[in-house]
Amino acid sequence: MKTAVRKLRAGLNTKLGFFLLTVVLFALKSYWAYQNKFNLGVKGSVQHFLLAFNTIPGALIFIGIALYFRGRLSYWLMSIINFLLSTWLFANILYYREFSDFITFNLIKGSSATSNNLGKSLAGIIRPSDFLVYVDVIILIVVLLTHLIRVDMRYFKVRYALTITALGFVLFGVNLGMAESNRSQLLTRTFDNNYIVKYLGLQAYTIYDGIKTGQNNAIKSKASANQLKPVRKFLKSNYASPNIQYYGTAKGKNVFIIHLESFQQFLIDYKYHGQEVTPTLNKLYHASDTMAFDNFFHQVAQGKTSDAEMMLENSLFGLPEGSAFVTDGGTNTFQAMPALMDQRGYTTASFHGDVPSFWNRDNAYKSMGYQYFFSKNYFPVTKNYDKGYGIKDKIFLKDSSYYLEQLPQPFYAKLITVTNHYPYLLDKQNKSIGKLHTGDKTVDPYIQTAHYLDQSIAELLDYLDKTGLRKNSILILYGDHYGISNNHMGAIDKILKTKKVNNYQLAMFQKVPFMINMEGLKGGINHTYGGEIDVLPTLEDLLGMSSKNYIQFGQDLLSKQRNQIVSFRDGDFVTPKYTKYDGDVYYTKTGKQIKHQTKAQKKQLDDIQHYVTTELGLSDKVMNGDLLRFYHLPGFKKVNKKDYNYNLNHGLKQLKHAQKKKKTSVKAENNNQSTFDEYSTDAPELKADPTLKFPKAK
Ligand code: GP9
Ligand code: MN
Repeated sequence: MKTAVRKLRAGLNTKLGFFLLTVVLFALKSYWAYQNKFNLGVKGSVQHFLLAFNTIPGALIFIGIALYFRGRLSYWLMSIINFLLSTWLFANILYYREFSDFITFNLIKGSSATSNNLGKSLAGIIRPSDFLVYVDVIILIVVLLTHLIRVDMRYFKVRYALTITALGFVLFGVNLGMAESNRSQLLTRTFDNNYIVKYLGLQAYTIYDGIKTGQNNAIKSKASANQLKPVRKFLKSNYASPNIQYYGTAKGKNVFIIHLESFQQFLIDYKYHGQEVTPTLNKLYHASDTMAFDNFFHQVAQGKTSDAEMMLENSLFGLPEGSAFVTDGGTNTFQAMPALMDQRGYTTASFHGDVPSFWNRDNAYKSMGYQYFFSKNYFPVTKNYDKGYGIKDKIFLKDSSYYLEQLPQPFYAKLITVTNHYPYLLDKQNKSIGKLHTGDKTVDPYIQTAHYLDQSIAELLDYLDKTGLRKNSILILYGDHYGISNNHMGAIDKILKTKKVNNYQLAMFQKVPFMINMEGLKGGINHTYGGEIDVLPTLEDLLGMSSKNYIQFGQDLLSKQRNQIVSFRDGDFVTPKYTKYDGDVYYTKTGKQIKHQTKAQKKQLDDIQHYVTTELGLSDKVMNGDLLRFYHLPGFKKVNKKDYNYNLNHGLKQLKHAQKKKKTSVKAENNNQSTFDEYSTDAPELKADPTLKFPKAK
């Protein structure tokens, strides 16, 4: 025993020994902080392993820098680097507590809104246990000063230092490989900063953020107002003027944007053993006061939900790679729908049962001018209330009504559902329909979660009817993108009853529902070809706000001047005549492939392709170059991100204040009686645990 202790001490008295001790303590402390100070959503053994493992490579590389220096200096450097890394961790802990996200370079630069109030509130949010991140630094300095561990003055060969650095990089490579196999496209799709920290650690996240920010800023600094000229020219020549029959018919109404997660058009009227999978949405689809579209396509790329949101709020495309919400959402200038509505006296709010950092919504929404973002932490925690990406739809929509009824009217409210999300997890008690039998296990429950989503919409509509909200609102419902991706060809074959699905059928499989419902609206099934990019101009015209001067790429779906060219994000397209998908060209009406194009056809196809490429390219220019900062939209007040704060306590206070100032909320109009109990749900979780504790403003 004694010899073991002696050996250990002798080991620690060498430079390598002290270095390894520093690394081990640093790794342990970081792991402790990841577990206790952040909500990284670690699930399963691989993720748990990676959370511990990812603390090591960074420590080896950074603290290892000290090994290149001699004598006492190298010991001091180890402590200083450790101190700096720990301070970065400390700062992130505080920031995370307030904003549920990590610090970014844009924030440090001060260009992002999130820096507001941080300094002021810092003192209020520190907890004594936060200082534990310095414990190892202090211990190591004390043992050195008291000579409990002696400084090894011997020369540490550069060769060895290089080996340590190389080891750090190799381990990082292993880390990255394992992370990618657990979560593919981790770095290209950039879902959530939480993911990067969970998989790769805080240091890797910081470097990654730095590189992305640098690349981004380089493009933006080269951009100029001149680049807007071709954009404006293109938009002017492709402007589709509104349909006077519909223009302004929804003026002054509340707007509901109901985001149907992963909901495809084929589900409409789809039957499972004679039973309708989505009876509520089917009924709505066929209702006489619903305008429904049966040739409406999603146009998202990797940014999926966030791309759909980008198109719906801005009529700008997402990017070919990654998510524009993440890369540009927090920093660009936008002239988005929430801001446009705000400036017309509307209250604007987005509701979502996931953490606010996902898809960088917590920052992107500020640029778009959302007054409120009711994310997961605004909702009461009940037993089994979430699944997959967030709160189950029935509970989410019911609990949303608690805030909805408090919003001064008119309002613009976006409700983002999430339960119908791959891999369609749902507990037994919520399943009330059988599953598909495609032989692809992850796809089979799709109709079960879609059925559940449909039921949740039924409950919401019932509430809107009961409270009278339905009468003075316009409802926009849309599926954001495919639920069954092209990685599941076998399952698609089973659903479409095809032998081997071809590219035409795959293109048509990208249809998602789009419906506009409003009392008195002249409805019907509209066959125009369109997509998500067109939603905003359609809504603007319905609300009577001309989009003529806006930098928006869509065309009003109700206009008679539409060109009906639907651009997919990868440059493929659908028009009433031709469909191009993955390089193959078909007649849209018949699905017959065109193998040999005539001269005339080639010309037509070239023209369409030219339009599609130009449209996507110009939208990318606007996004990458942040061109809207150069565009003065008459009558529009530029959004100042600093005016927005979605911190729970702040949001609750703001809501309280808003109701005092403007007494037009549903609750106020109901003699200040809550309508919450009028919202009936059969959510079994709420039956089992009916006490809902909504957070209170402090
Ligand atoms: C997460 C949810 C899902 O918050 O919106 O996003 P998706 O994976 O569909 O893009
Ligand atoms: Mn989605």
